[in-house]
Amino acid sequence: MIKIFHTGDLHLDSAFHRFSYSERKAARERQRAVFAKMMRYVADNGFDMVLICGDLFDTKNVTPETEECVIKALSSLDCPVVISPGNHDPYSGISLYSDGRLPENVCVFNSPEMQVVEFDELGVQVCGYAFMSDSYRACPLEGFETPSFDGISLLCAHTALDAPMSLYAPILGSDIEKCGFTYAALGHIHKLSEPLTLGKCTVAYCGFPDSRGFDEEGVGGALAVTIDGDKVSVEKIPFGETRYISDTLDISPSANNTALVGQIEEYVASRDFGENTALRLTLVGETDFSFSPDMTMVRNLLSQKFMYAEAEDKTLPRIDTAALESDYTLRGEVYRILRPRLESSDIEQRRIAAGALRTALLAIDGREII
Ligand SMILES: [Mn+2]
Repeated sequence: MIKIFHTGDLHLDSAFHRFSYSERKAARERQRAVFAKMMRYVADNGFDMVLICGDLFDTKNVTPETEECVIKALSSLDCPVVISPGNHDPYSGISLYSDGRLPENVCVFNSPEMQVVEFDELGVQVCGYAFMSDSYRACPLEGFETPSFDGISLLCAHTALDAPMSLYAPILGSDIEKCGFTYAALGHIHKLSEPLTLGKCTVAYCGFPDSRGFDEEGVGGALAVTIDGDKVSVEKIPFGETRYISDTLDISPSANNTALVGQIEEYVASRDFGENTALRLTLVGETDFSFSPDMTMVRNLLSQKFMYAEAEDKTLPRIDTAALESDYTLRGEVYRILRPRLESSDIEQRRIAAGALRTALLAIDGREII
């Protein structure tokens, strides 16, 4: 039986554009901490091998802190580590991959052609290739035949699976099936997904290790893969430190900004948001004509409570349609003109029409337009 730790897409040294300078530094520090934590877990839990399936680094300009962290974490392992460079960290662009500073237990694929590394003591051979630039327009497995080997054959690859037009080393599931791998460790698609079975091969993307944006919801992690004869089991181990959460809050109960502050305070307190949480909050519901949420205040309030926060107002003004229907003054007339759009199936159309009606009614009443 062998135990493999499958990770990738760490994107160390990500730009984190939406953050301020100090937040960026903290976010990169967190990424390094997640990587170091993973490697400690590998050392403490008797893994036989680590596979890193591309995009270990986000950029070719790797910082000295990150290089040091990676060298230190990988040097602390007794087991072999195989790295398959991806589109963000192509072999030719990352000096650490070729300048001899990585410890001896680390093997980095260095050719776009398929390569095979044998680990006789484990009875494992690992097949893979390297991105040499930020794209790879062919299927690396085309024409490749897995060398016959008395043991387990693995694939360690950065690839867009079953996307033949992709610029990112498009491999077809049928190619994987033909090659006779027991397990295909893949990187590139960050979304968390369940492993697939293609013929006799179990195929899995490791997913993102730590969330970097609102398109990576949930807790990131890595995969612990156990291979016992023909039996392959894959377990997700959570390592993520950062959560990006998109949520909505119905603020209909709040009649003014003071009440809204109270409602938001209560909402935050009632949810178990972790320390490093980024929140994208959309305010929804119906509000009185006299009340318009003060979004600057809402954003300031949220930014004090979260690592990062965005807020958007998608509320609709509360409209007494029955009263306006039978109103034959200018008020009712404005309503009737806007009615088709107020009843549109498109929520954005409804919002615009409701905003226009609100402004018109406040103007007709001679009230302040807020
Ligand atoms: Mn990636």
